[in-house]
Amino acid sequence: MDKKSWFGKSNKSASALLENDWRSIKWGEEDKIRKDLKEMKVRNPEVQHLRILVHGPVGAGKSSFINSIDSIFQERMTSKAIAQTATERSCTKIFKVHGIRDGKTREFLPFSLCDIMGLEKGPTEGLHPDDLIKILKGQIKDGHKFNPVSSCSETEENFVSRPTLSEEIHCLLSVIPADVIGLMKDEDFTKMRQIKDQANDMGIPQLAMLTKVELACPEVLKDLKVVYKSKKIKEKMQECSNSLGVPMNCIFPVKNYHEEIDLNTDVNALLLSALTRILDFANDYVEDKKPPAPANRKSSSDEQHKSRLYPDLTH
Ligand SMILES: Nc1nc2c(ncn2[C@@H]2O[C@H](COP(=O)(O)OP(=O)(O)O)[C@@H](O)[C@H]2O)c(=O)[nH]1
Ligand SMILES: [Mg+2]
Repeated sequence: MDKKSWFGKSNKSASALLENDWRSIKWGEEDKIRKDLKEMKVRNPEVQHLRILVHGPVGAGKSSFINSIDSIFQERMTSKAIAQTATERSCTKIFKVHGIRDGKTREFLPFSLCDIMGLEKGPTEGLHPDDLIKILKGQIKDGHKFNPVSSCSETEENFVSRPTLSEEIHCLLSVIPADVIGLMKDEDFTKMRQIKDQANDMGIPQLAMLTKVELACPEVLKDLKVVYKSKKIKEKMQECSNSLGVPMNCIFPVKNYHEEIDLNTDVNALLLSALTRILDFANDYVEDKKPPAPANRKSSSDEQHKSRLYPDLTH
């Protein structure tokens, strides 16, 4: 082998990658993680399904994420939420709560993923900001069709005046595409930060997901397993953290299914690892909402531990 070109190639690829993974992923343990999530118990008897609200700009990969998770649990490719082609505008104009079924037993798993239309520009397009707050509070019924100019009023059939904890959102997931994050405008992030701040005021945990990682780094395109070695992806995550105001440990890079017809074990592992963390946060949130009873009361050391880990999520 030509020594020079060998070194040249090696150095080039080495410079794009860190020597070690800076976060560990259980690449080979997909079946176990899937089983653990299927058997997960919601730690508050008032709540049957943890509700995750997936939001972000049009084309970020929200519907594809929901489809990817559904496909993993169905163990075949599905298309539950409508994913868009590159030329379409947002076609998701309703609030939709997607329950996820176990592919074998057909029973619903203890979590649902909620999709809404994208945050488009202009006053007559997209979602009214008040509607988002109502969604977080659980005041909008599944299937509600949004009116972009006026928020869902208390007199409407789809307005829930006294939502239960089960109907509220238990975790807000902001979705950002890694390939174009650098091209996103300040106003896009401002809109997203406003929703995040609203969730923060309500005590709802907020996480972020960086999609399309394989389009942002050629090394990751070749091998998804180097995602936590890729300097480029770490940079994009840092950018996401700064622009959205979400700490690095609350950001998850993923690749969604978008053109494949077969499932892939590495794609599944990365998505399942992110989902596990998302559901952990949501479960912590509903557990903290349990009515106070001596047996349920959290010890102060528990609280201190949590505030050290997630300083901006605890109040
Ligand atoms: N390469 C790649 N394409 C993706 C990924 N996620 C979504 N897409 C594509 O991006 C486009 C928009 O995705 P969609 O899920 O409809 O975005 P939404 O508007 O946020 O719901 C579609 O063409 C998807 O196939 C990903 O992780 N990698
Ligand atoms: Mg969509």
